[in-house]
Amino acid sequence: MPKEKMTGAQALVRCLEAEGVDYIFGIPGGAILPIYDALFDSKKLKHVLVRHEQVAAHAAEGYAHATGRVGVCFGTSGPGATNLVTGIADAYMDSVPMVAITGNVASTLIGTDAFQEADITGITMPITKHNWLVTDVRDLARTVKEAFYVARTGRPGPVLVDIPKDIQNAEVDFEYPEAVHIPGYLPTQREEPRLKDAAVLVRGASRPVVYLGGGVRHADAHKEVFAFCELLDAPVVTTVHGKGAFPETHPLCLGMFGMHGGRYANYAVQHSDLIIALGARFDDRVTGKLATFAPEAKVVHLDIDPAEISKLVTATVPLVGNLKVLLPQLTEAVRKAFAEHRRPDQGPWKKRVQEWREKFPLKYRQEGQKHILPQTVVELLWRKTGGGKCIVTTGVGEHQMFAAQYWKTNQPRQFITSGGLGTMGFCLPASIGAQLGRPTDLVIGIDGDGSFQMTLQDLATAVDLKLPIKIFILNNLFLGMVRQWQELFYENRFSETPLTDCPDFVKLADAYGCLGLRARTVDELEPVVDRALAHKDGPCIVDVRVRRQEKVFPMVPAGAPLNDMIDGE
Ligand SMILES: Cc1ncc(C[n+]2csc(CCOP(=O)(O)OP(=O)(O)O)c2C)c(N)n1
Repeated sequence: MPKEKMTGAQALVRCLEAEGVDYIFGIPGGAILPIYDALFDSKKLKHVLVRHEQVAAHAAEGYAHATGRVGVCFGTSGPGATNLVTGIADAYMDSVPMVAITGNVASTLIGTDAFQEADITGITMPITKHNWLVTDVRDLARTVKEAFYVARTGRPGPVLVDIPKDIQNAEVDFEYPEAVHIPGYLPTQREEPRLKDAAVLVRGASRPVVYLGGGVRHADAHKEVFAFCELLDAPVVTTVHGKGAFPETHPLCLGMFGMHGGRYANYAVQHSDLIIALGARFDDRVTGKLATFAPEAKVVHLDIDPAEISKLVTATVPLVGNLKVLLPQLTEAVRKAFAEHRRPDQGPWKKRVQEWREKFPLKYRQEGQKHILPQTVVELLWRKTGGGKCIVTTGVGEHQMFAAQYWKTNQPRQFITSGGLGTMGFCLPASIGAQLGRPTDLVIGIDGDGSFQMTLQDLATAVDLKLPIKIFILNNLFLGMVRQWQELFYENRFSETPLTDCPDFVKLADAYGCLGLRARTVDELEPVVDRALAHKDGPCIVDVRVRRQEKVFPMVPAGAPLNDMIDGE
C-alpha cells in the first residue's frame, strides 16, 4: 500500500479504524481537538460523548468485558486525563483490555506547568500494562499498533497513549504496520513441561476443588473449563470474576467463595487436599487469613501471568500459559492418568460437600418482613429474566455481594462488576458500554444508592443513545457496606454512612428524560419489575426501597481464617 500524507490526528483515526474499533468513549478538550476534528470525518468510528471521563473508562471496560474486545476511551490533557485514572486503575486490577488515548499540551510546553498539563504517563505508570508518550509523529502508528497488541495479549490490561497537540498536527506519511515487534514482550505460548506432574496430583487427590477466576473469561476458555470440571467431577468454586466461567446452576458448582462466599464453598476450599486454580490470583478477599488458608491443600496453579504464581499461595505445580491452549492438554494428561491408575474414591468428599451445602445454605427470610429485602430483588430479577438470561452490572457494596451470591450466572461475560479495585460508580457506565457492545442483549444494573450517585450524570448519555438499560437501585439510604462494618466492628457508630438526604430518583430520571419507577413494598415490587423489563424505549431507573439494616452474610471478617464466618444468627 502506498503511504498517504496526513496529520497525526488523522493517522490516529486511521489506526483505530484499522484495529476494527467501533465505539470510543470520551470528552473533547483543547489538547485533543485535532483528534476530535479528524474523528468528525470517520465513517467507521462512533464516539460516545459521556459526561465525565471516569465514565468513559468504565464504559470502555463494560464494553470490553461484554464483548471480549479492546475498550477505547479518550480524554483531553490535565483534568480530562486524570479523570480517566480511576477507570484505568479499575481495568488494571481486573485485567480488562483497554486503550486510553489522551491529548497533551504541545511538546514544547511539556514540563512547564502549562495550562491543563498533567504528567499522565507518570501518573498511570503503575496502573497500566504499559504507556507511551508519543514524541515523534512517525512513531504514532507503530505505537498505536503496539498499544492494542499489549492491551489484548498475555494477561490483558489497560494501556495509555499520550499524544501532544503538536504531534497531532504534524504531518506524516501514514502506513499502519502489519506486525508488532516489542523487545522483551513475548506473551506467546511455550511448552509447559509440568503438565504430567499436575495430572499426577489431580489423579491422587481425595478432596480436590477447582477454583476459577476472571482469567477464564479473558481466555474465553469456558468450554475447556467445562470439559475439565466434568472430567474431574469435583466441586467448583469461583471468584466474583469467575462467575459464569462454569454454569452456576450445575450441580458441581458451589458458587463464589471468599469473604461473602457460601459457607459450604469456603468449607470445601478449606478442607480440600488439592486446589486447581485456573486464571485466578488468590487475593485477600478469597483467601482470608493467608497463613490458615486451605492448610492441607496442594496447589496446581495455571495462569498466564508468571508473576501471579506463588505470589501469595505457593504452587505445588505451577503451570504458565494461556488457559485455552494449556487446559485441554492438562485435561488430556489427567484423562490418561485416570486411565492408568485408579483415583481415590471421590464419594466421601462429594457427600461431605453436599452435607455442608444442605446444612449451611445461603439464606434470607422475606416473609414477615415489612420491607423488601435486597436478596428478594436479585432473585426476582433472575427469575423474571428466564433464569438470568441477560447481562448484569453492579456498583460496589452490599448490593454487589447480594448480586454475586444470588444471581446464578450460567454464561460467560454476563456478570460485570468492579472486583479488584471495588469502584463505586461502576454500574451505570459499565451498563452503557455493555449495551453498546451487545445491543441485542438485555442489560440490567443492580446498583446501590451511594454507588449510583457517583456517576449518575451519565444518565444523559444513556438517554441520548436511547439505551434500554435498566438500573435497579437497591436503595437502603446508606453507604451500606461501610455501615455493615460499622455495625459489626465499630459498635454501631455510623460515622458518615447514612444517605438520608438522597435525591428522589424517580424525579431525577424524569429530569434526565427517562422512565423512573419506585417500589416501596413487596406488593409493589413485581409489577414495577415487570414494567421496567417491558420498557424498551430508553433507560429506566428503578428506586427499590430495601430494608435499611440488611447485611450480607456469611462474612469472613477481614484477616480472619476463611472458615471463620459470621452470619446473621
Ligand atoms: C469510589 C469508592 N469510594 C469509597 C468506597 C468505599 N465503599 C465501599 S462500599 C461503600 C458503600 C456503598 O454504598 P452503596 O453504593 O449505597 O451500596 P450498598 O452497600 O448500600 O449496597 C463504600 C463507601 C468505594 N468502594 N469506592
